[in-house]
Amino acid sequence: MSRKSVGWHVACIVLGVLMTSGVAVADDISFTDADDSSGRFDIASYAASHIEESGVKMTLKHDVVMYDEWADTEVGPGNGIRISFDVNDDGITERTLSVRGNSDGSFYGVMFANNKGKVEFRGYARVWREDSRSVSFAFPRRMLRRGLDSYGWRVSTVYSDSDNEDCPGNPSGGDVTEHCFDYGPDSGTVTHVLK
Ligand SMILES: [Ca+2]
Ligand SMILES: [Ca+2]
Repeated sequence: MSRKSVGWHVACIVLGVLMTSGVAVADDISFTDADDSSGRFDIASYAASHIEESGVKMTLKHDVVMYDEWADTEVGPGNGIRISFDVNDDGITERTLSVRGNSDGSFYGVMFANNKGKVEFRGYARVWREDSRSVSFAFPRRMLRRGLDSYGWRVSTVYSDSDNEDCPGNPSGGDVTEHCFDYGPDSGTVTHVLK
């Protein structure tokens, strides 16, 4: 079965774990995604949590886990991991957060705002890896919107590797379907409630 482009199977399971530690409270929400892409950025699960630091300050955290192990060097041209955010419940993406690699092999995240078609730099996010299948992001809530109490989000990945016959990529241009894509959820968004 071809596994290129948009995935077919929707498999979202809400685990809903409440964690308490000291003054910080985090509501963890986690979803699973089907084994529905051929690349090494085939999303297996994606999660959100938040830590309230004071009355107004809040840190948002997102984790993405793939089915397969992947190397730090696989993030780069033609290969990406991105989170899209809908901050006003209109079904449209207003923010995107993408992983970028530093020359020393470390990562950072860059957030852009799409304001009625005008794309503006919004800020940097912390990005790190807990293990060889995952990547995590943390950033202040105000980077999405000050005082936000819930938002929709969706993870997307694009992967190509000249040794992978399903997703060889198109370094010289051509058909974008030679890349492998994955989405979690497969359509629409999931909601992270910040209460
Ligand atoms: Ca998947
Ligand atoms: Ca998927």
